[in-house]
Amino acid sequence: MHKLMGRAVCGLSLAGMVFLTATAVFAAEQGSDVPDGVVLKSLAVFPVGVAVSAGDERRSLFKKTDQQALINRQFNSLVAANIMKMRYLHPAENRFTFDDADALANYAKEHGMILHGHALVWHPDYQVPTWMKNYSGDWDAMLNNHVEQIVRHFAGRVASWDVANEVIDEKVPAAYRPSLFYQKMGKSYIEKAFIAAHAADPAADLYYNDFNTESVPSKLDFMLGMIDDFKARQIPIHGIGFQMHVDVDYPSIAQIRKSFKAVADRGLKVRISELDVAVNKHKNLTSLTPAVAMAQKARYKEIVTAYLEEVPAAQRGGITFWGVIDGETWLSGFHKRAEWPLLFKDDYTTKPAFDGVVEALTGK
Ligand code: 9MR
Repeated sequence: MHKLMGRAVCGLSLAGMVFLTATAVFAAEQGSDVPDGVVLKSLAVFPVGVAVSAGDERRSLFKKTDQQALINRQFNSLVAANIMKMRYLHPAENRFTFDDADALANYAKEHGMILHGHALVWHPDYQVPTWMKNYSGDWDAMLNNHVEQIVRHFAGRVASWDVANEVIDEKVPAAYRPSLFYQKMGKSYIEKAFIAAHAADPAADLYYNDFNTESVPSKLDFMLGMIDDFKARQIPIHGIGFQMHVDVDYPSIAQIRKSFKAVADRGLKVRISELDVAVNKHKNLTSLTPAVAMAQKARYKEIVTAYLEEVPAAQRGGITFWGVIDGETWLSGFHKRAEWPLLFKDDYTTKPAFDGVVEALTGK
């Protein structure tokens, strides 16, 4: 057994060890490029996930099937990078399009993975269905129906949901984002979405998901205030997703730890929900140099270590990476720059970043 697996193996059953050994043998037989057949999901006692394209998307895992072997081997949790967003699932007031997401749910089940749903309520103009923007009826009833129909459809197949995404505006002082939902319903739309989701699937874990809550203290504080208010009024919320689109050198690991701990101390689950580590914020790199790759490795290691140390095991909802290979990262298009933020190169071989995650998970 590879020495990296030592710590994780200690807590494993015989069946788990047989599985690990079988996985290593399988990987070796397949000529895997992953060192010694190391399998991320086998090293963690929480879900290790990845965001995937599906349906008709250009990089859909149903079209670009070459990525499936790596995804199936390394991860035990999936999230749709796009096809479970509002516009995809609910394109007309009385029409839901579940086929693509159903196919993804089937894929997850067939491969022994859980599926995390992302996202029931999200504000961007291009994400809100046009019919919803023009809706002039009863917004409470409409939003309730939107959430309820979707969550009920996937009940038992989606383990957890991002119920509300990015509702906080981080301008100082932080405030509720003046989204369409906010304009129509005030801040009540957030708790109403949680209540509707819980009624539709009481077994699903319900998350609030946002970015920069690990870096902007006033945004973190505002979110903590929302959590405290929800808890005081028994609004069903089970966890917080820290998206963690972070830079190799920002924010400080101290601030990240403080953020995880503040949520864990409130008894909620913590997911790192969209992890990637950007390295080219200054646009001075034309390739991932060995030195930067090592800095990125250290960064991944300190983040996963912080998660393990600040979040008690029972409250770890898991870590999801926002994409498989560097070539598919959203960051390049969004920032119009080259980026290498993920664990795998475009040929599906591992980067030092992968080793950083492995080292954290194994306590090396
Ligand atoms: O990675 C996603 C990208 O492919 C989409 O074009 C974009 C808009 O739907 O959303 C990206 O994912 C976002 C996620 O849904 C919410 N948090 C920020 C992510 C990166 O922008």
